[in-house]
Amino acid sequence: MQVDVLTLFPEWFDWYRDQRHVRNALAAGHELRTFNPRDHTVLSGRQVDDTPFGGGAGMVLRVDVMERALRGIYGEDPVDLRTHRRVVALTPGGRVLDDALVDELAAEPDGITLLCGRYEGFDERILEHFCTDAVSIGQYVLAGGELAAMVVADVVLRKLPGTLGHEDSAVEESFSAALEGDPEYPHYTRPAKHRGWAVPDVLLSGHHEQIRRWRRERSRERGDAGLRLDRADVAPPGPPDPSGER
Ligand code: 6GU
Repeated sequence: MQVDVLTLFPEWFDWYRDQRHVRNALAAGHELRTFNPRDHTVLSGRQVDDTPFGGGAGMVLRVDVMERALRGIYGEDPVDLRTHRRVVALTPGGRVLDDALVDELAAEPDGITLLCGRYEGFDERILEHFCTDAVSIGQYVLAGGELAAMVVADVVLRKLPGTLGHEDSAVEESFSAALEGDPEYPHYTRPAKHRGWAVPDVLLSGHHEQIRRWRRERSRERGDAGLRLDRADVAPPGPPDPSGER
């Protein structure tokens, strides 16, 4: 799998690329490449954006610059590229990322291309003519698409064989088909008791079928009710302490 990112800030990905699970993915033959549209613009001052027609705040990424960048990288008209490759624009108005979309992207035979928006975003013609998907990572606005692209790269790469230490880790995890879309069951490790807080007996019983059933039930409960930590004995969030020390 090849994950390509078009970003005005490729250096943001240097740190990410150096993380162990990413290095594992790269060692297993996957790729994470970054490209800067500024390297492809022919406008003076390496310009990539412009003021919006109709007026308003901010700057908009230019369709001609994105076309030149995609042509330069893939050697074909981006209108044709998108017929055989997922080209994903990261934008807050897009389809909200979930495990099903991640599975779709991870199943792409060749790879995916992620376009990071900045400023006010993309000229609409980029989305309309060059992209197969517009994706958001949630209902809030980031300063740019880079962190969203990193999220997409991360969730896709960790699904691929060779990325995680334990090959089963991505199969029976939160929101997976194996858990029928439910969040994961609670985990425990040593010590079996800490401050009187005991690990559920069933997990120490060695009865694999009972453990499996217990986990499936806990998982389903969390799917129904959500994992809520808002207990009465925990202080609710209040106004900030004026002392600045909480
Ligand atoms: Cl993909 N981009 C930006 N700028 N903000 C976002 C987002 C994307 N997803 C959620 N917020």
